[in-house]
Amino acid sequence: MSFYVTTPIYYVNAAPHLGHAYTAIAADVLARHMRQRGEDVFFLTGTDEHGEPVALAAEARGMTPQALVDENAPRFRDLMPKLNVSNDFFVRTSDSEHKLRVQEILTTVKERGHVHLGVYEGWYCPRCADFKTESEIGPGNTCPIHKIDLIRESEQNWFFKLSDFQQQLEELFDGNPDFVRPKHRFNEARAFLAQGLQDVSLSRGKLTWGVEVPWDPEHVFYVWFDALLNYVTALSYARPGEDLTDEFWPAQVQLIGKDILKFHTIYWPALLMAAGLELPEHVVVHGFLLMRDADGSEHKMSKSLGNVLDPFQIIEDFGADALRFYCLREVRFGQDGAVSTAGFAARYESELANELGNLASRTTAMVERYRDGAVPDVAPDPAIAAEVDPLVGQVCEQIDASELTVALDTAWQAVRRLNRYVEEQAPWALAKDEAQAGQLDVVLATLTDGLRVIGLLLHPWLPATVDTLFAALGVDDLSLDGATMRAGAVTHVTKIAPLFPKPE
Ligand code: ME8
Repeated sequence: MSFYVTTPIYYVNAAPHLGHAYTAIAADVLARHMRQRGEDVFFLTGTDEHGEPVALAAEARGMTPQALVDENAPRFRDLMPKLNVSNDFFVRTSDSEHKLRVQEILTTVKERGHVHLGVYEGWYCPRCADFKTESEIGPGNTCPIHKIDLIRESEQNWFFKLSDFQQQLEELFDGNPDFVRPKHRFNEARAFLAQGLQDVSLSRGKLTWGVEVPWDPEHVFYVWFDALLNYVTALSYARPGEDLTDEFWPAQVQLIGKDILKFHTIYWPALLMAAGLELPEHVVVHGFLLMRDADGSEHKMSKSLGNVLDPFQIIEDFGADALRFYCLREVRFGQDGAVSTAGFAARYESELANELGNLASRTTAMVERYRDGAVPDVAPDPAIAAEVDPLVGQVCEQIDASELTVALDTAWQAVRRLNRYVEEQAPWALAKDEAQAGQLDVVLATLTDGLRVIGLLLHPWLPATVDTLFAALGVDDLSLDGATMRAGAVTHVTKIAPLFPKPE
């Protein structure tokens, strides 16, 4: 079966920060896990390069918008491999193929009768690139997100007849209680819908940085319509000479942060309906990572507020896997939560180094020392297998429910169980007693195969670590079909260097 997962495409008006990395990591966990289940996965991320935020940032730096996006887009693209993120393609909305497909699709929307000309007057936030509805306007006509004055704007625009889709969207929500996850975000979107939909601007007249409206070249498409369509357009040119649209559209999971809920749960399905395209199965909404300062205060991380944590630095000091693990373990996926340098260092040491790293070092060192690296060919301890074997099924169910933190916690139970097993069995004591050689064989076989299963379960969160671990175990099959304990899967181990060394 095919599995298509997407992230939002990021504005290139400034450098990437940990919030962007977070969504990419979460999508990567899903993509890697699904590949382990044998699914045909396509994973898309990219950059949103048109619109006023980019034009304003370019102007502030005295550059053309094209020069700015060409400078910044590679920073987002290059972040992905640094995060061990395995996206299959990186879409840029300035790609000529994207622009052509946007024009085709929106022409279809017009031909199907969902576009009209009108005058728009309203309160506009240039940072959000969004006209605000009454309930979204902060005190004194300010943007509640950016705390800047909104601008009163009036212009002749092409409009998308969003109101045409009121009833169809209500049917979508009422018939698919799982369309938006988690539940409280579903309810928020449903409540927005219940207020009644108004038509929205499809084009902007004043701006020149965008995709030209083919039937009215004085206008460019409002950036959100151009941007949302990336999820479909990219499939038509991601693989040269092939069109993957039929194979992968509709998407199974579209990941977003809570800030862009309205666009993805209301505008997006309406636009797809208007174009005669199928709807995604799930829009999965995560919360915000907040930065906890040394004084204990918490702040939203955002480019415009300037308090960003640099993921590049964390990767340099601790490795990408540690960042991936920390973000998804510390903050329950779907909720808001604070991250901090101190919290990161604590989990790195207590969980990654002392629990997982130590288990791997001790196990491989003992097999080397007591059995010259040869893993005893005996069945693992049935009591441990009975506890570890059910975990893979639980992890799959939790991932299917988009519970990325719960699934990681489940996988981590195996690490904790095996560490307790080492203490219970005290293999160093067994090794001193010839009569216990058989029991030592069982313990070593259990620990080694347990490590293999742990590697399979944890691969989506810790891909590079599991590569190192599997090299030491002499295995390379990542399929989750093998994620239950058995004799003979690992025959020989080599001693492993610390997986999570103390940073300089
Ligand atoms: O909104 N915590 O781009 P953007 C968690 N171009 N995630 C965060 C975050 C934080 N503190 N800050 C940002 C746009 N994100 C549009 C999207 S899609 C067709 C167009 C993540 O650069 C989160 O995924 O502002 C959020 O939705 C996204 O970055 C916003 O990125």
